[in-house]
Amino acid sequence: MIKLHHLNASRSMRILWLLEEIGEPYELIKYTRDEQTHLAPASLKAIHPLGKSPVIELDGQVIAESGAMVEVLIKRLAPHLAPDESSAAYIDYLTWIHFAESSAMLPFLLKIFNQYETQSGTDLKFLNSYTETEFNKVFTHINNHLAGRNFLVEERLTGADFMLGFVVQGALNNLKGAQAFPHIERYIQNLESISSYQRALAKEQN
Ligand SMILES: N[C@@H](CCC(=O)N[C@@H](CS)C(=O)NCC(=O)O)C(=O)O
Repeated sequence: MIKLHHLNASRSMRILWLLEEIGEPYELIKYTRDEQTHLAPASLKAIHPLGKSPVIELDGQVIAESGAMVEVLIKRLAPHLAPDESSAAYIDYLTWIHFAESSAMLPFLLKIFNQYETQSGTDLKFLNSYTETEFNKVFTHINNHLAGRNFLVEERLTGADFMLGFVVQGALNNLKGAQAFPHIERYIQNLESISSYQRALAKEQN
């Protein structure tokens, strides 16, 4: 059976939601962040040397990196959650999957960390204007893509939504000013209304 090593308030939500959508049996093993450092407990290092989450065990193999998990789980268990591999949409699908953890994640995290620092009185000079420029560039791109769309690719739920949904939802919930992206806001509301997402949220919270 698939095992998901799940850290609260983390990218592991992508995989918890995907497993709920797939509907195959899986075991959920929960870990809680340290309140002070916000890091994962050391016990996660026994599963994978980085000690980060998500991690899954699939057919005896340990997999880290949420993007790899999304791709392999969909390929093996839920091919309907990806476009046909010979289509142009498949390239868009892969692009958004990788965009989520690279182009979108960096400005999101920088903005979160900058927000913590400025709240505690640090005067950020270069970093603040760099972050604002990058964040607005990337999130405007996402917002423009989502105008008139409910999903990233083929106007249906695909692996790309599990990957990017986590980033844009984190930004809207945690960052000042991120609400200036109305199409992203509507997109998130739509994702949050999906029953598999709601089941995953209930499991994360219990
Ligand atoms: N690129 C990895 C990132 C994994 C990652 O950084 N996970 C964070 C949670 S979102 C984590 O485990 N942080 C706790 C720690 O590093 O101790 C992925 O997409 O799975």
